Amino acid sequence: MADKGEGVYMPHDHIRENSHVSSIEQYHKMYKESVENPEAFWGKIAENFYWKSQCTGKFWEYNYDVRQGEIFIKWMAGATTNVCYNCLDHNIEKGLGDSVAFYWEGNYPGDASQITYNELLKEVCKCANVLINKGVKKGDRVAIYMPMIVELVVAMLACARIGAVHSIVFGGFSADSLAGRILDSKSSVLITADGVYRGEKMLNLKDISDTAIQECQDAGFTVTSCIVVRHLGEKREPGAGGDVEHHPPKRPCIKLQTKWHNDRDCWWHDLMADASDQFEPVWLDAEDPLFMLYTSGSTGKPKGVLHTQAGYMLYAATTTKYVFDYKPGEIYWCTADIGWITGHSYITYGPMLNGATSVIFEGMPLWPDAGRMWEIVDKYKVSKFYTAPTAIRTLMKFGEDYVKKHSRKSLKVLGTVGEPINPEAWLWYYNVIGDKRCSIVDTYWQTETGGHVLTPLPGATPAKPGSATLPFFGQVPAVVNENGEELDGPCEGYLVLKQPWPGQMRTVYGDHQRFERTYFQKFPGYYLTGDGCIRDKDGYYWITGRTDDTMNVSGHLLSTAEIESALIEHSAVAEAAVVSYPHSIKGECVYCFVTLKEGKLFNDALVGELKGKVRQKIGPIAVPEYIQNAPGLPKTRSGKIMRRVLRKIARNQQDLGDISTMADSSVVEVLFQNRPKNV
Ligand code: 6R9
Repeated sequence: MADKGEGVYMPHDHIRENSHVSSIEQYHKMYKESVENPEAFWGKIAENFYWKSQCTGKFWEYNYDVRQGEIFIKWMAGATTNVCYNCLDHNIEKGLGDSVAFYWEGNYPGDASQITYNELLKEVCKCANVLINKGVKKGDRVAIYMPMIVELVVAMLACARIGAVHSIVFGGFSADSLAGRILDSKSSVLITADGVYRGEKMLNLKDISDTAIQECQDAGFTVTSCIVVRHLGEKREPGAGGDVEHHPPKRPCIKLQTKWHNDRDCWWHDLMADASDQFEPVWLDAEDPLFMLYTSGSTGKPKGVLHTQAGYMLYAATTTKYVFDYKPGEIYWCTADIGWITGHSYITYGPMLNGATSVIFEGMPLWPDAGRMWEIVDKYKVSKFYTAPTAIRTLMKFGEDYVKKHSRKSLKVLGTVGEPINPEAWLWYYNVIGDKRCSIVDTYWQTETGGHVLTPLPGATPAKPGSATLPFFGQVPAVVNENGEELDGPCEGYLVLKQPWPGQMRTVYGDHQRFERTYFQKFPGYYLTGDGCIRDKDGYYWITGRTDDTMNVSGHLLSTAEIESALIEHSAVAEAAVVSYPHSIKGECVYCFVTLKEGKLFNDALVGELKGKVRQKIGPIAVPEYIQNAPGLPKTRSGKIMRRVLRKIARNQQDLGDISTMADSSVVEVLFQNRPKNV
């Protein structure tokens, strides 16, 4: 519980000297103001943005206590602005029109392009006109299911420009998951692409979209328009000319497998060709919604996390500036997919609000070889780099040669996000990737928080490998015990946040009660993160993992209940229980116990089918590593599955703790005997 003692790493002078926050004293001073006088702190930051009209009421207002009535959080209510305008027009007015907003690096080395702020504004205006022509209005939801291409950013910003709420679904999710999200958000327009290659694997996004649209139709909901970006194009005979020419030589072409529905499907490039490149932004209230994004919850159904305009804008911009110590002219690269919150806040909004030049990468770290990331770093002279612990652990396995082949001398700040980083991976990132001269920023946050919560600042915070260190400006963390009592000094317990910050989610789309129940019920007066943590003697925070029924696989939160319900859909399965299991690269992986119906046989074919079921219902990220036959499951007398015991069985730990509430303890021995051979 005390200091984990992996040593302390001080910011290097060359980073400290020109940084926005260049000492821990300066951090403390700014932090104090941010939490004691949020209005002054954020008000000053707000002056850097464009407001059509100023805040009329209270600068911030909230209720965090369910006993006092409905939970609400508001920042700058009454002010009007447009986030897209601040990302584009406002930067162009400041003279950034000709600077590159994004370098796009395709899956195939050599397949690349770039777009300036001026050019991007024109594309966004065209797309805004396209959406308006499709009947999209302020407040309508637009589903986006796209690969990592510039058109994805164009689509997001076009939604923001007209006040539509984008709901981006990660391209790795299955048709069922996409359909569930379209239905929940009632998005009648879907923007997708024909397909994408990731490494050598092709994902046929249009086919998946068609299946999802059909599922929505079967459930009584009509997607009226499906706009398709031609990214891979129709296959033509060599020499036939035409469409094939827009392809760089290496990008393969595909032919769509599914039917084209003339009344519903349209090519993006056809619509864009006819659209005007002018569009006056729709001016929105500070608390109008900006986007929604689904995240796994403890119950099966994903939650549509809703973020609003002004607060999210201030928070995404400010965290980007300070946590990456971003300065004009620097090249920034976040390797996340825009389909996750990290991509929303730290590829699109945060960097653009800082007028940054960023890299968007379509491919993956190991293809064509394990040096791809460092090749890209050298190609664009990336100085601020942001990735996930799972990527670092994967690259570690391939050794240092792939790293050393590339100079990486432009690098200054190396960020991580998504899950706790083990000290070994932290040290490899620091010593090998960063050549011992970069700052590591281990950023702890959530889809719900909109931006960083606990994080070092590169020029100010002494780092400890494995700790997300100290709170960002405006964050007031506390550690509470099971009874909701705040603990002092070094301690371990539930991580809660005591005071709202501008980038906080405002509700679960369509289910405000679920928002209150999930985040504010257990400990009234606090926002519950759902993570456990340790606070050491220096006040540093160490996240210990989830305390609810979710697990973190390769930085992606998965719901045990959602995987269980996918397994139960198989006709042979009577009951299923899912727990997490440690994994050297993914951090955690999925371990399932299944009880079969009478007369059903447990064999390899069934295991294959069950994995297929999870892939179909959720997507490849949720596919179980291990599936074990469970003739009986350990349950309490009231019938609750004891996952705590199952976690021990999965790990082959015989010490089960208190099992006095277990209805039938004889099942346990059988489960220990039935553990899969490959665990
Ligand atoms: C941004 C993002 C959120 C959950 C969060 C926690 C885990 C994220 C972490 C971390 C330890 C870090 N998490 N960053 N745990 N150290 N630096 O990942 O959002 O997908 O909503 O996941 O991820 O458990 O509660 P999201």
